[in-house]
Amino acid sequence: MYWNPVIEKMGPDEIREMQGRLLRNTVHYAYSYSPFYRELYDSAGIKPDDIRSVDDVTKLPFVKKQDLRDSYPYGMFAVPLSKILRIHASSGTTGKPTVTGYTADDLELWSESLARGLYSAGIRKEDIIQNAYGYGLFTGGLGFHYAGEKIGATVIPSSSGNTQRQIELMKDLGSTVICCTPSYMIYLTEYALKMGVDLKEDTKLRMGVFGAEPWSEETRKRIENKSGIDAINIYGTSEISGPVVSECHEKAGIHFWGDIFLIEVIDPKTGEQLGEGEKGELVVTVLGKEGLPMIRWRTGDITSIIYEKCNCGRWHPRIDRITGRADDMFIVRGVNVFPSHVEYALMQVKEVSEHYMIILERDENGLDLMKVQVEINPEYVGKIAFDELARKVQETLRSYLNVTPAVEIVEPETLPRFEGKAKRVVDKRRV
Ligand code: ADP
Ligand code: K
Ligand code: ZN
Repeated sequence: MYWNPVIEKMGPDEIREMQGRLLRNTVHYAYSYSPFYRELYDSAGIKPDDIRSVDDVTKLPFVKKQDLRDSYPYGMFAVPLSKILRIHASSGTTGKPTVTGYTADDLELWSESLARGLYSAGIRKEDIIQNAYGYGLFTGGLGFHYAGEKIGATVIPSSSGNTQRQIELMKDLGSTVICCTPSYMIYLTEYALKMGVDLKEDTKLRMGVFGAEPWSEETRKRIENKSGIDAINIYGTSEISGPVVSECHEKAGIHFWGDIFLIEVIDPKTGEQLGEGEKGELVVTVLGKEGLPMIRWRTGDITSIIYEKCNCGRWHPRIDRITGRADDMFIVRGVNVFPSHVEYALMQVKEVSEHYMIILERDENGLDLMKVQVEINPEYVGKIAFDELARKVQETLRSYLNVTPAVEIVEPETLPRFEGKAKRVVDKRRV
């Protein structure tokens, strides 16, 4: 049941007390070894001794993506490169990729955290994990690889792409777990059907571990129904190691292990810490990261915290599903729209598929024009007229978004497919 029973069975007070101690050590360490943090805290007038408990975390300034960009590539490292064993980089979704470095202990911390998460989701050494996250600079591939091996599972490093081969491997080698982005899983399932492979009947697949991009609860249901698996949500950013925390088998939020992380949610505008259940930007402190300390890291991701005991019995804090990045949001005629809300609304209409694109343009009067293209669900081809379906989709979107986008229904398999993180928003207003 537990990978690390001593830690996993801790109560809420015990967790907070431990976090206070670890936070103090983490701040002392960063102040002593990282010129970046020393300068940051000196100019904010903070001494490491000011930090005595978890509550004192709010005294500390935030660290932002720009800080990493300004110190590119190694300026924020707290150890000489001789102690760094590995380098990774972010995917660069929002700009120039940022570089991260890991000491031996950092690699251990990362795989311990993820192994614990995957174990809590139900993955065991008997499992055969097909790891279709990209191997390379991106943290997904190697992150899952080492965590899977740590559990003792059999890892197939299939990496991303070559979909036909993925499906053959899955059948031939008896993969029980697939790891990839949710958008790639949707594509994989569809591709398998075309090859005459029903994932439910013809493979041993029982679980999927999906993350690296936002996906909705509705998408989870669709994936689970189509491929007959349990779909687990997993989270991480390269700055906090990579994919590093996941849901347990309850699938009710992602647990952040208290001995490794201290999490907060803040108002992205004011920086004020928000309470349990309030939606804002996730801020993560990694307790005891050596190579590249991360203290009050602003992830840019929007979610809320759950401190209640989980049905799995663990008290380690959870985050709710991430609805998007603060900077993902786009504005159409003054209305804020998150791509994840568009997805959520689309998934309410059974006649459309999971494949959609959002196109933002300006009309001849310079006004914003939002267009949603979505494929008709193959099962409904010939059963409903495109213009009728377009009206239905438009009505649904309008009720969820407070904007009325133009809707174009297109034939199955005409919109782009994605092997890694999906890029579904095309903003032509900026060019
Ligand atoms: P980049 O910021 O360049 O994409 P990363 O490759 O480190 O860098 O990706 C981290 C980001 O991926 C997170 O900040 C978040 O926006 C997104 N992400 C990762 N996992 C999830 C998830 N389960 N749900 C929603 N978004 C996720
Ligand atoms: K094994
Ligand atoms: Zn749980």
